Amino acid sequence: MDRTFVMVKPDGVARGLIGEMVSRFEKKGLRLVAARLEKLPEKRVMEQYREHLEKPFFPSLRHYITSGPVFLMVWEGKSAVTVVRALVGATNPAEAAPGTIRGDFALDIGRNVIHASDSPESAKREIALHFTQEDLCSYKRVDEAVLYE
Ligand code: D4T
Repeated sequence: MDRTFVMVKPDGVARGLIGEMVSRFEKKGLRLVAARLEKLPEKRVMEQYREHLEKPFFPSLRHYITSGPVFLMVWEGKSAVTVVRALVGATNPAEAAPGTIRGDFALDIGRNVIHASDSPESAKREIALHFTQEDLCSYKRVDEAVLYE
């Protein structure tokens, strides 16, 4: 089982899209193992987006990410990182395929409603950044016996 980190961004929260996004991951068969609604402290924003600190879009990204609460989640399942990235769609919503979250609910790269880890290494780092080991719940979905071969 793989784990991935997912964050509904402030625009997604403010637009009432948390339930829609959670529902898509649940229906896919993934298991929610941690979740929290909070306004991200500046320090964690810098850590989350450390590879973008020098990019020209970083100041507006930082302002947007701290403009309201985000919904942080950890999802578990077979190939969770790849599966969630596919459900989320391309970074630029204008290029995201219909049927993906960004393809269905966003227009602007600076308001792309959701973040998901792009590799198992990023997932590990981002989960540890936002959650403690005790936050991660261990349980089984009742349909797992038919979801997996
Ligand atoms: P996140 O990290 O938000 O899931 O986005 P991606 O993983 O899909 O894309 P990314 O790391 O390249 O970009 C991080 C974040 O910055 C915003 N952004 C990005 C922006 O506002 N303008 C830009 O030109 C780019 C490239 C959107 C996502």
